[in-house]
Amino acid sequence: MKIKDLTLPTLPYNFSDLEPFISAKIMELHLTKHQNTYLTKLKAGVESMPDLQDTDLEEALQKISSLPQNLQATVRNMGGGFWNHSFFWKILTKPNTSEISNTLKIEIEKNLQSVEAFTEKFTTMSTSLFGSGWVWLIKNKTGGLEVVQTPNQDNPLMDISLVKGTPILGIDLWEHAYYLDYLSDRAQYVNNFFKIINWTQVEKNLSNAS
Ligand code: MN3
Repeated sequence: MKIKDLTLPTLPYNFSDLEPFISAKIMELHLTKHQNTYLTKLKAGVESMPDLQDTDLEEALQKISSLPQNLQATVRNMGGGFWNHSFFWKILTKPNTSEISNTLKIEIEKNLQSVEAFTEKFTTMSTSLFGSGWVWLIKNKTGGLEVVQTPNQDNPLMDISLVKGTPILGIDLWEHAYYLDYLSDRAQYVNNFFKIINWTQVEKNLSNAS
């Protein structure tokens, strides 16, 4: 969607629907404060550049290095923040209502040995990420599935990202995503994240990336 037409998304569930694993309070703040700030700052930042306002956000994320110097940080941090959160809301769902499909299981086994090995890798990458950022399951350029980390609000779609590919699944590892519920226990947050993954959406992300 064009940057100028972006609006704060509507969650596909209620704030309280991810409890007890993510509280309504966190969901509300996360959407209405954090994501809203990324959106507001993104729009304000590109106000002086009509061409960029008319650019699709995903397209802009793919050409950050060719944007005017003074807008690169805005698109990277605010545009990335907005995109990442819109993606994140969709891959979550009510606890224990979604199961990994056979198609996805086979794909994961083909690339990452087993679902268990994938879960372990994703968890280790999440707990070992220094500072704020995201861990993703991506479809990489050669068509393989890979677990990768990105700092801050970067994501693997960005031309400036060290790891590139199409996000299939991702977890927000900023403290604002879990601190109210888990304090510094990031490992427990990551563990519970697996109970609220919307596998149908993950599979959709994979087939769209193919
Ligand atoms: Mn966040």
